[in-house]
Amino acid sequence: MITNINNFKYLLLLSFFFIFPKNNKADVYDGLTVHGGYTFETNKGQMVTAVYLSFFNNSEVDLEIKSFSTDIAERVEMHDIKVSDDIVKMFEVTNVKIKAKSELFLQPGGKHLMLFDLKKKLNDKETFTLNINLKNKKILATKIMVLNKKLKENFLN
Ligand SMILES: [Cu+2]
Repeated sequence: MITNINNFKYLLLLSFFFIFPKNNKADVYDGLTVHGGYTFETNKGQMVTAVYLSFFNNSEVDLEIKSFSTDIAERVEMHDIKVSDDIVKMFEVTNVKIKAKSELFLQPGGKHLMLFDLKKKLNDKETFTLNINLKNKKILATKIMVLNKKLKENFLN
C-alpha cells in the first residue's frame, strides 16, 4: 500500500513536468528545435530591439506559432521587411507557419522579432528567456544571448 502511494507521488511529479513544459528549459518540443537566439546590448533608454533565432521543424506536421512573449518586454512581434521605391519597410507577420521538415531563419536583413517597451537595459553576455507560444497551446522556452553591440556592425553591413 505504501509503495502504491509512493508510485502515485512519483507519477504526480512526472505529470507536473509534462503539463508544465515552461518549467523545462529544453528548447526542443514536439520535433520543433529552436536555437542560436541572440540580440545586441541596448543603449540606456532604448525601448525597442530586434532578436534573431533559428527554427527547425523536424516533425511530420506543420507547426504554427501563435505568439511570442518574454519577461523583459511588454510585447513581441515577428516582422519581415519589404523594399519598395528603395525604402525598407517592416511589417508584422502573424500566424507564423513552419512547414513539416523545414527551417525558418530569423536574421539581420530579413525576418526578425521585435521586442517593444523593454523593461531593462540589455547588457553584453546576459541571457533572457523567450517563450514561443504554439497554436497547439504548447510553450517552447529558449534562451536569447545578448551580444556586444560592437559586433552589430559586422552583422548589418
Ligand atoms: Cu521590425
